[in-house]
Amino acid sequence: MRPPRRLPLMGLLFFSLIPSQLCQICKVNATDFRRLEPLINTMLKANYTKGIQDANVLLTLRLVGIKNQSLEQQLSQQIKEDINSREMELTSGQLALGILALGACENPDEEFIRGAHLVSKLGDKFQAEIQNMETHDGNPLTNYYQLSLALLALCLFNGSYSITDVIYYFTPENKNYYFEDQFSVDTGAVAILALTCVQRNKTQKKMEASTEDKIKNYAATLAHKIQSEGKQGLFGNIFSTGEAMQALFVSSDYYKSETNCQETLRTVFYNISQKAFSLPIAAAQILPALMGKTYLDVTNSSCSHNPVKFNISTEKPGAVMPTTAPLNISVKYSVRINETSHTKVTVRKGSVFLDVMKAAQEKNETLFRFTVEETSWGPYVTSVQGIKANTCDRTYWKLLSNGQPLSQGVGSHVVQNGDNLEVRWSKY
Ligand code: CBY
Repeated sequence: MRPPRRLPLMGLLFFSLIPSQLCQICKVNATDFRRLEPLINTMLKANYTKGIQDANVLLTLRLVGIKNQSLEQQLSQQIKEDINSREMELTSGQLALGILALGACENPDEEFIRGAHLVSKLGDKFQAEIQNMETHDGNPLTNYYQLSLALLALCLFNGSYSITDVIYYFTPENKNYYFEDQFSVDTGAVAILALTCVQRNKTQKKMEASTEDKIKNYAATLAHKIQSEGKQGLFGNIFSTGEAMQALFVSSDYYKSETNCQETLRTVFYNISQKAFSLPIAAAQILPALMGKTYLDVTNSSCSHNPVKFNISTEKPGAVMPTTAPLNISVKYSVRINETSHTKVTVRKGSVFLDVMKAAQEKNETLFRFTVEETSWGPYVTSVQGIKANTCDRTYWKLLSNGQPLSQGVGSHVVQNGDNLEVRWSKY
């Protein structure tokens, strides 16, 4: 007698439905990996010279399982040298990212972390942040994005932190989650990852049930705030979406819905095709989520299994020759403190905000002189007219174009003819 044919088919259908219904992670299917190639190319082809500021890239290469031994070695070497020579100056977030990158996915750099006592040094930096808040009106030395990275690394690598401090300082009402009344999705996302790690560590920390509930509630409230900043599948903006996705994977049901997942992926793919992720750090911050990973997986034993195979073109992209002579464009530029100083400058088509600032400075050194500092996201404007941004009183130079705050820094934002550009002395 022939076995009934319908049963196995029904069974197959049933089992093929289950994973998608239970799945809370929203990741790219292998058939769509080619859409991620620009991200990987950006990371593999960049010139790395920034030491610990490139830690995010090493972290992602290891977490996602992109095998490139020479790059991995180069980055790991540069990060270790930077830590050795500048350990005292490193901020809490920089050291945290260094530890996450060096310690990711069981590799020989773990010995360096142990030998240099990096985790206990991070504990000191975390403590210094808290002390600064106590003496400076609740303002940390850096910011809550870095404090969250520090807590995350301390939690994952068995460092010490006080649960009482976590409960007190990480409450979702804390002002440090906000810049100028705007919830910082990047910050909230990393805080959720850190809080989730702390909560999962409950046995080791002998945590009371009421404390665990509080931490769960913090994470849920922050996840809710992230979702309120959602638009067309993005959270905050395109640059915060990767980390927001990681946070939603571990703290909400949002991606149980296949529709939500598809919406995010569609918008992200579109932005990849528009070259939004041309900075290695931008690529590094979005890729883990797209591969279904979170920073909590860094210490999983399965972390480095299943390295992914991508089709990477080995050619460097050839320089695009302009077909016509480069055109000049003209833009307005102003510096606003209490009063506004205006000027009009001419720059080459395709220039970035920084080129405009340089052109204005050449015209009038007194009004338009400025300084920048290199960061992993490119140059950050630290002073204009000699007036310096200061973390302790939450001041900074804000960038605007046509009255709207920019979502990119001075080194990346390309200006257009007729733009009205502004740097404004502001408080966050
Ligand atoms: N990293 C950090 O400490 C930075 C944390 C971060 C939340 C970061 C965004 C998020 C991330 N994913 O890395 C952050 N920015 C912070 C904390 C800040 C504040 C820095 C001061 C401090 N206390 O540490 C501050 C002043 C509020 C700030 N960012 C200002 C700006 C503007 C910089 C202008 C200038 N003076 O040069 C600017 C350009 C916004 C504006 N319109 O003025 C800005 N930030 C932007 C656009 C960004 C995004 C960069 C995106 C890009 N493609 O260039 C950002 C990713 C980031 C870097 N800031 Co802040 C946020 C986003 O748009 N999603 C840890 C360390 C170890 O590396």
